[in-house]
Amino acid sequence: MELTFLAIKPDGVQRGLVGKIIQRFETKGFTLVGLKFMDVSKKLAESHYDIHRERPFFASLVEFITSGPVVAMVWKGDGVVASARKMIGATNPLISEPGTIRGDFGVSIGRNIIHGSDAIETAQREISLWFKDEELVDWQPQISTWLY
Ligand code: 3AN
Repeated sequence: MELTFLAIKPDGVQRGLVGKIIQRFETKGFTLVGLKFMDVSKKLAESHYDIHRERPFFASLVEFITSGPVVAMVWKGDGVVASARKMIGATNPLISEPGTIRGDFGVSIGRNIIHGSDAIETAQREISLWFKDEELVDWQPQISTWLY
């Protein structure tokens, strides 16, 4: 089944939003398969944001994501990549819809609380960058017949 990579950024952690954010994906009905609380090395940050290497904000992006601990997660479910992006909201929290994570909790494009993979292929790349195979848990919630 489809997987996506999500990371609660240092601002989300510092502001105590970890529980609220995880709860949104749990209550939506997606399944958690990987979770770790970690500091991000410069090397990992640069690989993760490789696509933005030439952008003027690349250095500040790397500096920010390495500035404090993050919560790295893998979630599973039909259509989870696109749905999680919708739940996260637009990149700029000032224009993200209310009801989305960024729309409800953020005001700054540089500090937009959470990252979510933008496509299935990106998710596969990001999951293998952030997680070892043995850190992913293959399980089925017993109540899944009632959720899907
Ligand atoms: P998203 O996180 O919504 O997929 P991307 O992939 O376009 O957005 O950008 C990656 C990250 O780069 C964003 N989460 C945001 O923190 C940062 N970013 C994007 N555009 C800007 C910008 N114009 N100025 C500063 N930071 C930006």
